[in-house]
Formats: sequence, structure tokens, C-alpha cells
Amino acid sequence: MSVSSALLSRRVAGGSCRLWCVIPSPRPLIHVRSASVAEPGRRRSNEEQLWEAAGYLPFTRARIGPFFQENPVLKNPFVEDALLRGYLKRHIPQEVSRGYMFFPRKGEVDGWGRECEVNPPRLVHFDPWGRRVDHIVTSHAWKRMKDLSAQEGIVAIGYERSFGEWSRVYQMSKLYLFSPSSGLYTCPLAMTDGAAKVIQSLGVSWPVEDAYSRLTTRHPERFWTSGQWMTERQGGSDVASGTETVAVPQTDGSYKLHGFKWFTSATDADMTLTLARVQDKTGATIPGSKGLSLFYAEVSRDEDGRLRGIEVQRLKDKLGTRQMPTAELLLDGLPLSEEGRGVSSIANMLTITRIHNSVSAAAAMRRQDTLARDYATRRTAFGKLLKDHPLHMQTLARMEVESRGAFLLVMDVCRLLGREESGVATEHDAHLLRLLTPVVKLYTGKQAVAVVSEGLESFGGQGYIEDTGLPGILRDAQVLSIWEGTTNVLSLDVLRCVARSSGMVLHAYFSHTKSLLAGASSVSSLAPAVTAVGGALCELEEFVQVAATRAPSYLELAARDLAYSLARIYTGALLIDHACWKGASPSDTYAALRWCEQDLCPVARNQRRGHYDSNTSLDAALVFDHFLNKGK
Ligand code: UCC
Repeated sequence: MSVSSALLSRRVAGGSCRLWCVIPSPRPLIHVRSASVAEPGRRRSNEEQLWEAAGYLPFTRARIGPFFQENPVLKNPFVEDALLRGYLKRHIPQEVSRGYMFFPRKGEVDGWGRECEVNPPRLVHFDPWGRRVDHIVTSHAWKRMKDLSAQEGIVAIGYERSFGEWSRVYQMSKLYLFSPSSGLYTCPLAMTDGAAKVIQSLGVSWPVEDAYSRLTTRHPERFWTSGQWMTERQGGSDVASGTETVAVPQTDGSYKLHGFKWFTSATDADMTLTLARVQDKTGATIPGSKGLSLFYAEVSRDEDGRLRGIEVQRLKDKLGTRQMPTAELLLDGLPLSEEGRGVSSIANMLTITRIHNSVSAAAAMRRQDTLARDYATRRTAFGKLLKDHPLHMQTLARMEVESRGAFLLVMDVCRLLGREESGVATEHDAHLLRLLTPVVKLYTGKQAVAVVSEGLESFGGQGYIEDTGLPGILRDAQVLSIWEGTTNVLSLDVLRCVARSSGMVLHAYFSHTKSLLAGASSVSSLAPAVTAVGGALCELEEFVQVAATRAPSYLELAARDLAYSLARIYTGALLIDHACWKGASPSDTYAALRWCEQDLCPVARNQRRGHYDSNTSLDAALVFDHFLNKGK
């Protein structure tokens, strides 16, 4: 059989031009490609002419061939998410029947989200006549996101409380669906929700009363977003000593604010909550946390279009979240109306924004899983679809387990928040909420980066191509472990709440986790998972007993591992509990089993290895090794 007839028979049999690559070719592929730029005057061989006439050289004469990889398709995220639907059905069945109301304009919204990414905000410092105006120009899509957020009640639902103690779960489920399509509009929404919570908890009075109604309205024309201006040049973590901004009392009882806010997200907000130190008559301020007060300020412009009391120095050039304006602001006489209680007052906002952050983290993982799963049904490699490669499925299944765990952990914290806000929380619930807020934020922030990165890889090279929209998901995920407290700062917050509650938060944790396990004690299919979580809980209790006898530095070194252990054990218990529900699927059981196979209690493991005893100097020596060995 001649080469060309062999090719013909293979082509007919395979029906795909990809087969050209795997059969012996008379010429290397590169020669075939170069035929489209044939050397002048060179006659094509008879063989080449024959192949071309038969149409078997797809890459000749600048033709790029007929094959195009199918892109992943985003279907209805609510319908596609079995765990979300199951969770809502279990807890708020009436909402499931209205489930399709989540995202009536899904495809359209996704397009706006993309537009926010490709048309990022820009800063116009001067008007055409040279006057300083500092306009932050945002895309049309960004403004539409604001209207949509109001209409869908993404903040309002948390305050309307139509679903009683489940209102936060309902609100955050909507946010979870909206977040990956929102073009980062979830950031201003997080701060808006946090500001509403602070105003409500401090007691509403004029002019904050009007602001509160605007933050929580469903009417786009009245809806306001809020900023949270905390971070100054000395850093975002150590707010207590890093805040230089001063508030100068005015004769009418208000204040003027002077300072430099170094990292203000969603700078196009209508109002903000911010921290400053009140100056006394001599101009002195009190240092540290005790000297900080919380202020409310409206962001407005004078008749010349100039921001009142604010100069926008520049927009930040960030790794991701470019859809959202983050600026450096010089506050020079910003009028303020209310004085509060500083850090402890803004802590309510931190709780809310940290929960929002966690919802966005779980949502980013889910979005990546959904896209990767769809792609696996479209992409063929090594002769079969990706979904038919067990190793690829194992990878996606591991991502799925992480995403499911994150979702249940996040929703459980939302459940606790809802209980607290609707007045049905026990003291035990309140302790659990305080402990789990930093835990869920720090753990899901890290998980999101890992899962989204893995998901990107599952697209091969296409995952690295900017206009697929996939790289942006990874860039945006990276902020989740940084914003609203880094992993270590939040680990220390875990220690703070353990200390301030004299251990009561841990007591609530142990008893609730045990009660979750108790419900599964007779379910044989879950036995390995129940044994693993039960064993890890015992290890954790032993760790706590030992740590309580040690110096604070011991616990500080263990803080991150402790937080991870709290997250993994509790999430394992939640997965087990969900798998015991009568509507659960075999996949729910499998997810619980897989989750519980990991090291659930790293703090016990590292304690046994002596990691918290005396190795701080060894850690430092390792990190600075090149300095110490210099000149040797
Ligand atoms: O601004 C930023 C960008 C906003 C973007 C938001 C969008 C996110 C959503 C995205 C979705 C896609 S980023 C700013 C980031 N900065 C932070 O998050 C701050 C990180 N640092 C901390 O969390 C620190 O631990 C501090 C600032 C809280 C530490 O301050 P202090 O003053 O040193 O802390 P103290 O002295 O321990 O606590 C002072 C008071 C105490 O109450 P009182 O005075 O009543 O005894 C504490 O119990 O504050 C209370 N407190 C808390 N209460 C401290 N932390 C908390 C807490 N987490 N919950 C409740």
C-alpha cells in the first residue's frame, strides 16, 4: 500500500485530522507547514500536488487547519452545584423551589464581569482646564453590577431576615453564585455589608440612619456602597500602632480628618468607615489601640466636581482584582460625623468582610471545578476525552473534595451568624462563631489559591492564556489570603479569642464537633471518617492541655497549625454530618471519606516533632543561611 493510500484509509477510519500526527509521514511536519511559504521558483513535487489536490494538507497556503479546541461552557451554576442544592434543600426547602431565581441573567452578568476585567478603572486627576478633580472612571459594567446587587438584595437579604436564622445562609448562597461572575463587585458589597452591620450594632442615629437605609436597600437609585479605610503606610495588619491619621475636633462637634490611607479598596464608594486618632487641644493623641476611634464619612464632591477633603494620589497597580479601584488617599479635612470605639467597633465589620472573603474563596473553587469538569467532557488527549483518564479524574475529584469542604465550612459559619443576628444563638453558638470566623477565612483563602491553580493546570496551556478569562481567576484568588488579615494574623486572632474567652471558644468547638460525629456513629459506610475525626479531636484536646502549661511563645508558634487543625477536623465533621442526611448521595459519603484521609491534626504531629519547643533560632538560621555563610 502506498503512503498516500495508507493515509487515506486511516483518515476515513479515524475521521479526524489529528490522526495525521501519529502515522509515519514522508516528511517531517515542519516541512509540511513551510509549504505555505514555498521558496520562489521551486516546483512542488508530484506527491505534494497530489496530497494538496486531495485536501489532506490542512496547513498549506496559510490555512490553519480545521481543528479548534472547544472552550469550557459555564452552565447554570445553581443547577450544576449538587452540594449547594442539597444543602439548601436540607435547611431551607422553600427556597429551593425558587432556586432558579438565583441568577436570572446569568450569561449577561458573566459578560459584565469580563468587561470589568478588560476595562479596569482609571484615575483622571485633572479636568481639561487643569482643575484637580480626581475622578475614578469605572466601566459601564461595574455600574450595572451595583444596580444588580441592589435589586438582588445581596446586602439587603442579611438585614431583611425573611428566612429568620437562615437568612445569612440564603444571602451568602446568592453571593456564592454571584461572586465569580461579579467582576469583583463582591468587594464593595463585603464592605457595605460590614458597614451596615457596624452601624446596626452601634445603634442607628442621624446621619448614619440614612446611610444604613441606603446600604441595605433594594432600590438601585438609593443604594450606597461603603469603603473600609483602615490600612496606612505602616501596614495593614498592625492597625493599632500603624494608624497615623488624626481627627481634629471642630466647634460644631464634628471632626476633620488628616492622614494618608494607603490601601483603600472600592474607592468609588459613597461612604466609608475609617479609623483615626482624636487630637486633644494641644494636638496630642493617644498611641496604640486605645487611641483609635471609628468614624463615618460621606464621600461627596463640591460644585466644581472636586472631592471634598480627599485627594486620590494614585490607583494601585495590583497583581489581580484589577476590576476594582484601590487607591492611595490623602485625607485633608475630610469632615466626619461620628466618633466610635476604634478597633473593637470595626471588629464587627471585620467579621462580615472575613465571611464574605470566605464565600468568595469557596465560590472561586466551585467556579474552577465547574469549568474544569465541563472541559474534561470536551477535550481529547491521548486518544480519549479527559474525563476518561482516571488520573485526570482523580485530580478533579481532589479539587472537588476541597471545594465541598470549603463550602460546608463557610455555610456553617453563615448559619451561626444568622442565628446570632436573629436572636436564637446560644452562648455556645456565639463562641463558635467567634472562633470559626478567622479559621474559615484563613483556611479557605489558602485552599482557593491551591484549587484554582490546580484547576488552571487542568486546562493545559489554555489555562495560561489571558483572554480565556482563566488566569484572572487565579490572580483574583491570591488576594483572598491577604485581604482582611493574612494567614498568620488570623491565626493569632484564633489565639486572641481563645485567651479572651478563657478557652470557652474551644469548649464550644469540641462539644459541637462531637455532637456532629455522634449522629454518624451507626453509619457503617462513614466509619473510617468518623474514626479519623474522633482520633484527631482527641489529639487536639491533648495538644490544648499541653499548650496551656507552656509559655505564650509556644502557642504563638503553633498558631497556624492549630488553626489548620481546627479547620480540617471541623470540616471533616461537617462533611460526615452532611453525608448522614437522608437526602445525601453516595458522593457525599465519598467526599467525607476522602477528606478525612488527610492529616487532620497537623498541630499534634508537629508538637510531637518538637516544632514549637525551641527551634525558632534554627528557623531563622535556615532562612538567613546565605548571610551566615557569607565569606566562608
Ligand atoms: O482594608 C482592607 C481592604 C478591604 C477589602 C475588603 C473586601 C474583602 C472581600 C473580598 C471579597 C472578594 S484590608 C484591611 C485588612 N486589615 C485587617 O484585616 C486587620 C488585620 N489585623 C488584625 O486583625 C489585628 O488582629 C487587629 C487590628 C484587630 C489587632 O488590633 P489590636 O488593637 O492590637 O487588638 P486587640 O488590642 O487585641 O483588640 C482590640 C479590641 C478588643 O476588644 P475590647 O477593646 O473590647 O477588649 C478585641 O477583643 O478589638 C477586639 N477584637 C475583635 N473582636 C480584635 N479583633 C477582633 C475580632 N476579630 N473580632 C472581634
